[in-house]
Amino acid sequence: MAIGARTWVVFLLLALLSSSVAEASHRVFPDLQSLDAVADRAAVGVDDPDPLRTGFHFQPPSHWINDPNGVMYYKGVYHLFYQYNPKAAVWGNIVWAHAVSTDLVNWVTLQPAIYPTAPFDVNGCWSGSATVLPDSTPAIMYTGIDGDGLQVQNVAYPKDLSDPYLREWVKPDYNPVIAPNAGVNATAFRDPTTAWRGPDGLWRLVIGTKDNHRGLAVLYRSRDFKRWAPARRVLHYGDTGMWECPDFYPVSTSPGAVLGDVKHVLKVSLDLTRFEYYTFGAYDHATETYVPDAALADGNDGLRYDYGNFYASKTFLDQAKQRRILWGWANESDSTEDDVRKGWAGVQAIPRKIWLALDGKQLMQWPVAEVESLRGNHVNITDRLVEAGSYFEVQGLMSPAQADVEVSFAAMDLDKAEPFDPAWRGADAQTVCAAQGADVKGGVGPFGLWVLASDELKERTAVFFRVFKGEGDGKHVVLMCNDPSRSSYADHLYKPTFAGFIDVDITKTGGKIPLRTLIDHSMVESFGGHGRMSILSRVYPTKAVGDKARLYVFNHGDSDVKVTHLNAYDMRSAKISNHIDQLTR
Ligand code: DQQ
Repeated sequence: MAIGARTWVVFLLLALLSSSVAEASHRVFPDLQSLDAVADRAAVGVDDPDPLRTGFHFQPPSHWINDPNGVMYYKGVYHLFYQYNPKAAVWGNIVWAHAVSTDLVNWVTLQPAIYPTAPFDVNGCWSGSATVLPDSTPAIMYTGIDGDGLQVQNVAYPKDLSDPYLREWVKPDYNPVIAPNAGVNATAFRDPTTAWRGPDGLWRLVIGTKDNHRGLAVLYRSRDFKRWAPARRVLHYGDTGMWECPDFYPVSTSPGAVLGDVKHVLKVSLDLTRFEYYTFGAYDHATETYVPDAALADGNDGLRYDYGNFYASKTFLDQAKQRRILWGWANESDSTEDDVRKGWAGVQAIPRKIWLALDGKQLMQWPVAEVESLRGNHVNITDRLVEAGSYFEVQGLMSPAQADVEVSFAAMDLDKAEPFDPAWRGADAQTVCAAQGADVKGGVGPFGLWVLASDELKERTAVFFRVFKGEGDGKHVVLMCNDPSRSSYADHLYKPTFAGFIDVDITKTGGKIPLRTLIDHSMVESFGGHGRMSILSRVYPTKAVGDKARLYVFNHGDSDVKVTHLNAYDMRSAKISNHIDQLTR
């Protein structure tokens, strides 16, 4: 399956010619693409090891990656495909790279599974999904960019079903199976979902598109997975610009199962703002209608999986453990020049189990339990008071630059909470956090963790809570925030604060609020309120790297806070190699 150098040159030229059709999110950097794949970072004169590369979050050895694609489980093996540029650390020359795992933690990277070979994908193989058909055959549906730069949907099947690693894929000649009809925006028509079959035996899938300023999830139907036709009505739309990477699936309130289709979730990725939102509600096959629950905001104010740097996500049903798993792409927040110098860009977030909250108000997420197999040396702290205005270092970890920290805080005096400024009424949490960052003293909070902190604390990323008095109903407002404004001495970086309001009644929990943060060199991935809120942030410390990184607990509010429990673990690195014989089955 090796791809010849001449083929790559052809891709490159065609990609350059077609760059005018790319959306805003797909900037091509022709001058930063090499003609020969860069074998490794040393070959481009970069010192190894790179202190910002992740230890247990998936990334290939080099080059650019973006969206997770076609995630699935087949014959005892998890498959992760992802958008990949085999030639550079910038977006372009896009193929489906492929990695396999038996535990969602350790990975073997394989040759690209799907790459431009035919008129229907000659200009790129963009995002899509896998569907396991009733006879257990996996089918991949992906967007091909054809010779005219138009976006079409193609199907591919494994060449050898007896190969659990599904190394080779075949694209039938009858592709494309879905071409944009008249009236469809043919340069914004992509990212097919996993298909599902209704009681009438028809297959359905959803494709993202736009119609002027409206994003749409359009529904297509098929009897044989080969001939597809649009349904009479679109599944859903919103006044938000292009909808990329839609995902549509059933969820239930049971974290360990997806039994009893309680609700259907529709998630879309907003090309204009680069964040995602979801709704859930009722889906009726007979009428092909999806009606989100009335209580949920639909549009820019909608619920998000993650309030940080997390995009183009995709879920799959893990039949081995009867759970739904979410993957998402964490882009870089440094510059293109930094990425070229590093020789890599983009990381996959930790795979997360996802389910409907018991109160039916939102989705919950938690890192898959397998990640805990990497936990090593353990530090435990119980019932330690953090007085107002104080902080302490969590000592005993070998390397807090690669760690898993679970901590439960208890705010001791909720009466000290500041009033919620009426000026913020209707503002999003990110705006509030930008105004009330980690260094702005508060009443109850800010309290939380300083991660990737340097010895003298000049570099540090704050993950924290701040509690405000509610306005009318007396319920406190709990803000969870990630503030990277002091995360690095490098001053050219994009360092936005990320934040969300967590729907917890902190009076009922006696002031308690838990936090889990996965720290991985340049990734800070946090889960608040037992998985009600997640925030992923990319940071680039210069001093707080490797064994020089430190971990602190801080309290910059007027109320004392107690750390009721803190369990911190050094994390071993995941094994990511290209040796298939190292994968135990
Ligand atoms: N990335 C892919 C597209 C998708 C976008 C191209 C989202 O298919 O819409 O690499 O990041």
